Amino acid sequence: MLFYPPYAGPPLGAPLSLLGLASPLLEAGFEVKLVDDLIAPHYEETILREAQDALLLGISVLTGPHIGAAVRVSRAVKKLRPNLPIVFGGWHASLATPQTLREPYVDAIVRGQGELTLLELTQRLAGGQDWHGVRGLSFKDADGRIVHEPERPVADINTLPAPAYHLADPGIYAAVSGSRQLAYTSSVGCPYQCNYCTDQVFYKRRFNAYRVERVVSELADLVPRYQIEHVPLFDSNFLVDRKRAVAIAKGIVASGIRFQWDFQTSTDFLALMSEEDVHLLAESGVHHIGFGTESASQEVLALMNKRFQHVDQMVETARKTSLAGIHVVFNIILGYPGESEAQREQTFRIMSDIAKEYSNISFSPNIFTPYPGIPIWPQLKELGVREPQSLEEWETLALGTNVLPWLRGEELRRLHRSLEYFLLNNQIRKVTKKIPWAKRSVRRFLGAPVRWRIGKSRYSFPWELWVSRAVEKVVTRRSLLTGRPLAERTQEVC
Ligand code: B12
Ligand code: SF4
Repeated sequence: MLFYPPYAGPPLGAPLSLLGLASPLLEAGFEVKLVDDLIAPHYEETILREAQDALLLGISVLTGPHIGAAVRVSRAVKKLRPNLPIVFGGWHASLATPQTLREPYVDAIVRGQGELTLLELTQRLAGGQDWHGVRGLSFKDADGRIVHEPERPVADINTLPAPAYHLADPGIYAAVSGSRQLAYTSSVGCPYQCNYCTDQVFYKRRFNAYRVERVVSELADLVPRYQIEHVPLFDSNFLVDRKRAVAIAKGIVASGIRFQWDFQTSTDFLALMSEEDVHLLAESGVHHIGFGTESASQEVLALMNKRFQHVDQMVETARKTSLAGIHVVFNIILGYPGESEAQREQTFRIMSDIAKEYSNISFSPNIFTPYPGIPIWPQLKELGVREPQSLEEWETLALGTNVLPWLRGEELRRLHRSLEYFLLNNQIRKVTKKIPWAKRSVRRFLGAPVRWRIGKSRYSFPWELWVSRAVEKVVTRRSLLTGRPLAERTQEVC
């Protein structure tokens, strides 16, 4: 039995992690029961019922709200069937393994890519063998001692079976999320090493991608079979191999199958593409792209180990996607260690200038949130950031939770204020006929003073905020995966 706990975020269709893990198990003859909170609100009852005769309970755990239900369910299952092995996997469990395994209800952790490790573990369990020697596994042995087996090399994803899409009915997911979506991963891994990101820890900087033919033929099969309207790609950085990306787009066009798809990538790669190739992406159905732009200060980008990215590439990305009619979200990290207020204001100014020119750009600004295993932790500790000391302490660390000792008091208040202006500016520049007349007029009226304030970094007596609050709700965060709005109030961002 595999469980995907409730999370904070947009409904994205069936959890790909569990579908991927299920495939090799099914091929080996095991029965797999998936429990996803999104479509099974009474998940606890279901799990306790199914636990009666399960061989193993596997739980996927990301940092943040996922943890709460994972802990609750594990405790309840341990009470009912103390000998049922509970195995945690996924990013949080893999990046904070010793701390997670300390919990009495966790018997084992599958670190990193999970398909082959879980299969081997399940086979050992079914055969009554012990777990010593299963690569990629950390576990408690018969005497309760903790054993960390060596890492399992990341498998070429072309050698893994396709996720077991048939286990998840897209119709049921559509009822919850509002559209028939199918999450898909065409690659894992990113060659970069941004020092707030753990992709390098998980996938060792290797771009590990399906061949073009596999992507095209799987999508051409799955989309009509499940009447899919929308495919969010979960790749870390889809455009690492631009030739492959263009060939996939061509293949989709040639297949004649129509659907929308989105992906995330970095601006350096998109900026290098020709206008024709970006058009081709749009023609094949790409309607949104998420970018981790993070800052428009070259010094801050250097602090993030993001020297590969430059402001002119952001502008070029905005220009080419705008020409192609693709909607784009630029993510912004605020309060990164070493970022000065002047650099932050520079980011707001430059980003606002780009957005003024290209109306297809939206932003998703967040206070820097340090997740487990990110390479910059030693420096953060020196700066006084306290690392959560238990699995449950990590639960409260949702995106944007401000744990930064250097971002407090007056400076934090100023950040909130300038951020509100930045977001308001981003919203009021979108004056379309679809917006009611009164709102449109207010937006026109506020445009010039708001732009002036951002240009001069002057934010006292914020009358424009008071006026705008009276007439509209400002979108503060957007999903990088789909571009859709997330939290509704600025306070939820910071
Ligand atoms: C999609 C996604 C989400 C979706 C997933 C929903 C869905 N229906 O699928 C949602 C919206 C939940 C989400 C939320 C967040 N996410 Co997210 N997300 C991703 C993304 C883009 C893809 C994940 C994915 O499905 N990959 C494909 C599958 C096949 O891979 P996988 O999930 O890693 O699963 C494999 C292994 O991890 C392992 N495994 C996973 N679960 C289990 C369970 C068991 C039992 C076993 C044995 C193995 C195992 O085996 C799987 C197959 O190899 C990744 C980035 C990436 N490129 O992977 C970020 C990523 C996982 N997310 C990240 C972050 C930071 C978040 C948030 C904390 C941020 C936020 N916005 O608040 C939240 C946390 C939400 C919460 N706790 O409530 C970080 C990791 C953070 C962390 N330490 O957990 C990542 C790596 C992005 C990054 N580069 O920083 N996310
Ligand atoms: S480009 Fe994105 S995925 Fe790659 S290391 Fe940087 S933040 Fe992580």
